[in-house]
Amino acid sequence: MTQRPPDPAAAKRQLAARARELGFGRIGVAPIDIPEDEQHLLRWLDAGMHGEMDYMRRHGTRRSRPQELSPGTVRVISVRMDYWPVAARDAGEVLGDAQSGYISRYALGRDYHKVMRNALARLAEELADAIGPFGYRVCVDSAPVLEKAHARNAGLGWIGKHTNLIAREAGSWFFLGEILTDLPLPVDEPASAHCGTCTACITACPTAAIVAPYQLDARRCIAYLTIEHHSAIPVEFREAIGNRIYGCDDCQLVCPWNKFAHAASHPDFKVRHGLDSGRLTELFSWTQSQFEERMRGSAIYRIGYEKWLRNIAVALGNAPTSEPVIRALEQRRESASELVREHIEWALGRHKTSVVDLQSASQKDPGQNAASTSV
Ligand code: B12
Ligand code: SF4
Ligand code: SF4
Repeated sequence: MTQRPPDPAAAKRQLAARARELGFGRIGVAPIDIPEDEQHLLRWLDAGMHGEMDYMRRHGTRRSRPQELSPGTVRVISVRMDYWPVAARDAGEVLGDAQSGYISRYALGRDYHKVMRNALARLAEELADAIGPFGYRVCVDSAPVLEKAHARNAGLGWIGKHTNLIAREAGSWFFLGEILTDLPLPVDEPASAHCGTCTACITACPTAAIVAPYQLDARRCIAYLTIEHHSAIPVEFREAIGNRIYGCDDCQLVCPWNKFAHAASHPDFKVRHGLDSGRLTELFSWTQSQFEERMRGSAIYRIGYEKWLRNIAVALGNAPTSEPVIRALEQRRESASELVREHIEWALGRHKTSVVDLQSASQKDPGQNAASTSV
């Protein structure tokens, strides 16, 4: 039988103190009910906005009812961990350099799932050592849980119009994790919302994926298209993807609350393998074993080599026309899978158009473009 703590408030204080030492920026406790969020989730699924993320539909309301996922759950302990890689090459600079690949800030270091899971498991185990055994389940995007809704109710922040959780004192560059528990800990006040009349994220989104405030059509989102979408990237979005080869941060980069963001303190979130400034032609030349060796331990490993090449082929199609870009694409053409080859053909087609444009322009005015035509 589960032994109850003599003083839930004391158990919560102990959790909060230890959470800070383990690298969490903040911790809060929420009750389990989120009926409004469940309605939003069901509407979103009915509209098909989850795209190819079949697991979202499969889990259905299990995602909004933690007690069904882990019987006996009465509280959700939510935590956040900051990941902003302060030493990385400036995001705006990389986005403005079409020869480099932009990798989302959250994926420049090691995979956060393992880092956070280990720290959360330790937090729960230590509490059990102190107060006796209790029922719990640790989650970091590893189980069907509406993480942002619980975090908001635990006082960690509000869901912004771009649909990420934002904290007044920490912006939005953080991951979320939870401990679902049967401990009746005292709950926190939900956080209030502070987007006000701002719409910067909606305007900045390159693919108009934020179809209304608080509503994201994942099928249009570059994070989805480059990470979760397994088949061909729809042609209508390829140009707008620009040089984003894994994930997208634009809606968070423009958010005014991110001036309060904290730098990552965990050493695992430091940039690895120069991923903050990789040249597209160089990244595209990696062999499968180089990809696997370099990306092991990174969230990028999960998309696999084929999607990695698919994404870079799109970015190469958006890069300025040059001999090295065309050569990189042509060199892969024959050996590529059907999926990747189709993206390579699309990319080469774009460069052919620009070569023709440049040639016809220079025929009209031979002096013009002389310096920029390198093909
Ligand atoms: C599926 C998923 C995605 C999908 C869909 C995103 C989404 N908004 O749902 C895709 C692949 C696009 C994605 C992208 C990203 N993701 Co993601 N993702 C998830 C995942 C696994 C589930 C999210 C979910 O449940 N969606 C369901 C829909 C219905 O929820 P929602 O769109 O957020 O809608 C909520 C509200 O907006 C509101 N709502 C919905 N409709 C309406 C309508 C009205 C009128 C109103 C008022 C409210 C409202 O209710 C909903 C429920 O609370 C979570 C982990 C988890 N288990 O929670 C991580 C998670 C949300 N992702 C995360 C991250 C970091 C990202 C990226 C930043 C990664 C990147 N840089 O590329 C981007 C951000 C894109 C964006 N603008 O959201 C973090 C977010 C951390 C934070 N600070 O919030 C999470 C929590 C993972 C983690 N453990 O840290 N992600
Ligand atoms: S992650 Fe990029 S594509 Fe997705 S909503 Fe934000 S800005 Fe738009
Ligand atoms: S950019 Fe503006 S509207 Fe969008 S989430 Fe941030 S504060 Fe809210």
